[in-house]
Formats: sequence, C-alpha cells, structure tokens
Amino acid sequence: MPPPHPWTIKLTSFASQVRIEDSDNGRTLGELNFKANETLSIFKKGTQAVSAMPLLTKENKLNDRAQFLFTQIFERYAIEDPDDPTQKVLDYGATTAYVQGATGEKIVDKGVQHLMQFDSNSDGKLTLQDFLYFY
Ligand SMILES: [Ca+2]
Repeated sequence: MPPPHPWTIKLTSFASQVRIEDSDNGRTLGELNFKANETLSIFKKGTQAVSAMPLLTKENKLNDRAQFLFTQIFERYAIEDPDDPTQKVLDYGATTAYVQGATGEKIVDKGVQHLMQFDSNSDGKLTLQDFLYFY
C-alpha cells in the first residue's frame, strides 16, 4: 500500500496534544519544543471533500458529469477559432497553457504533441469534440 498522502493525515504531539501543521514542516524538532522521548500520534483525517467516481459509462463514453467538467476545463483554455468565430478551439498555444496547467511542468512539448494527435482534421486546432475524445 502506498504511504498516505500528507493531506490525509495529521500529527499530534502526545505529551502536549499540540497539533503539528503542514506549515510547520520547515521548523526543526527543537523549534517545535520536542523532547527526546516525545511520542507522536498520527491520525487519519476524515473523508475528503472530493469523492471518486467512474468517468466512463458502460458504453465506454464519458459520463455527463465528466463531460461537463472537461467541457469547463476546455472553455477555460480555449480561444475563439480565427477561422470560425462560432466555435472555440485550443490552438498550439492554448494547448500548451492547458498541459502546463494540468501538469505543473514548464516544458510540455511531448504532452502537447500527444494531445494534438487528436486534432481530427489536422488544422492545428482542437475542437471540444477532439478534446473530449482525448479523454
Ligand atoms: Ca482541428
């Protein structure tokens, strides 16, 4: 089993019942007033606000909720299609911004190229349908 994510546990000093916060992680044990024989308690935090759900229907299509969420993500990065103002698209720049936002990486050429393979008409722009098909 993988170790629990830091956000899912809390640490408490047994003697003082002082809770050690995430923001304390740069402090030394001395600064936290730890004694040599200190006992720490680790608790699992309660349920997370985010719950897991299946993304696909039985027909292997994105379910409505997932489609709604991915559409919102698409809208956040999409630009007006210069060739068709009635629709929004992800061009190379917008796709780069999206992959950077999703991965937290600065160099994302491979990810962008991977996503661009779903450009169904090879015009260098992803439509919402292309984007949803990727997922
Ligand atoms: Ca296209």
